[in-house]
Amino acid sequence: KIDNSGHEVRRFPDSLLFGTATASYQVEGAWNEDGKSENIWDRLTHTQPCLVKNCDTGDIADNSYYNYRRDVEMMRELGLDFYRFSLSWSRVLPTSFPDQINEAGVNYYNNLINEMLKYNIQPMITLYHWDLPQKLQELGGWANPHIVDWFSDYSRVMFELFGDRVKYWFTINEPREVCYQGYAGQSMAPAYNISGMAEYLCAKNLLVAHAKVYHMYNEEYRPTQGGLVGIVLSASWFEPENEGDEEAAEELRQFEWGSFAHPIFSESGDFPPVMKEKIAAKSAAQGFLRSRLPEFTSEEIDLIKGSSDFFGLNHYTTNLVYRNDTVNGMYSSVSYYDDIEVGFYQSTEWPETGATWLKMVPWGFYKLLTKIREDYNNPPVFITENGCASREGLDDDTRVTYYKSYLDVMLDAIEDGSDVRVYTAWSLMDNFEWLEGYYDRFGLYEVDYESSERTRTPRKSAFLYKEILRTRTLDMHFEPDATLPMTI
Ligand code: PNW
Repeated sequence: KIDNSGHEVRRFPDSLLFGTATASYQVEGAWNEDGKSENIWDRLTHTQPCLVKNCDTGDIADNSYYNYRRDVEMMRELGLDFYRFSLSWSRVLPTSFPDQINEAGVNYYNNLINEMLKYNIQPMITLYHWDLPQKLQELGGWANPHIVDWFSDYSRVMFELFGDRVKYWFTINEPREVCYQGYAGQSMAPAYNISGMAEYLCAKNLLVAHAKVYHMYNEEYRPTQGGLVGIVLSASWFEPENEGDEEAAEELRQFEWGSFAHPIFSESGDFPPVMKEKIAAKSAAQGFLRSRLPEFTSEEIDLIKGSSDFFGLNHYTTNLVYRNDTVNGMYSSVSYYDDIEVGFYQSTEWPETGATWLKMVPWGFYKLLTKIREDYNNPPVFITENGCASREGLDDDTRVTYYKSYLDVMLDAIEDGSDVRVYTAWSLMDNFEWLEGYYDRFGLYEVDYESSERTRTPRKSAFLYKEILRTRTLDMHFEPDATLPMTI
């Protein structure tokens, strides 16, 4: 399609929904107010403060617990169809269990939801975005199979409290980060370092917990509430470094996201065959009497298979992969990366953004969407996060280029037949970026952490996103202007 000025302008499908996302610990603050109890990120930032850049904490963050009206105002400025946010388990259930419901916490979420609905902005809720109640962590967290019941009970209360108005539910955000970073390394709470073991226990329990909640909603709540429920997986694209590295790249894909996608979206279910084979063989050679990857029962395989109404996808970047069977020595001999036997890195030729791990590689997004369509029988795809960091203040040209180029290839994939229904920009505003603290900035709106109001100001990318949502088209030549007044 050519517009008046002769530019190519591409139209998005009419039914595609656009929104932005945040997560409770990253924006809410009020960490110990109104009856909220401690979660694992409170514990990590308070007891190992300088694990986080500048020893930052989420104690106040964007103070969204008090600023929710301004947050909804920004959603209206952008013209969002929906807003994806997460619930803080320890804010609504301070004992972790349903014996006590914290009314103040429930009020906060009711206020936010009702304020959004007033302006026809759909709430999309993530039940778990990484802030486990500390008490449950002390009982082993996701490594304890009883978490299946704990998570089901918590989810049931949330469906009861908010399900009359909320029609989109995500069970768990990014199992890969929860398990492989939280239980097999130091980069996410609880920062256990029990690699080759704890992350696989976590993966199994998390998948069963997710599936139980899916079926609970499907059987008990969907008939009256009529919403959708699914999981959110993170997936980078993994490209072979050289022609001979396709097998290594595919193995890394199967470990990194296949481990959660295959059990749910493949026809056969269960962990990916290559993952089972590699870990079993390694375990035997290392002298274990059984595979370090726990097995599912056949009932569990059936329970998990098909347990998502859509493929929730968080995508940011791409890596090059090569075979490396000498990882022994680099990592302790029993470890996740030793099990996979690959190395990966980002090309120095790819454009940088404001985060060291995040280079701009739009063709990787296209290849990923293509593979999901081909491997899992073209499921409905909800892009639940996409975006980049920048260090450019309000003139975030890097982010403007990133969104344009990633949306452009998303349209290519849609034209090829990918069933993309939802697109979500990460993030509405700058927020607590986990171990990077407030250093890495992902927001369409800049947040001033020096001001007690945590003043939010639209960047160029906010004006771009607003224009895309207003016109439902992508014009690669549109140049947003951050000096204009932002209006609703
Ligand atoms: C997401 N990767 O994690 C999280 O869901 C957000 O909370 C976070 O703020 C955001 O990314 C930005 O970092 C990621 O594999 C998970 O490249 C995986 C990847 C990147 C980010």
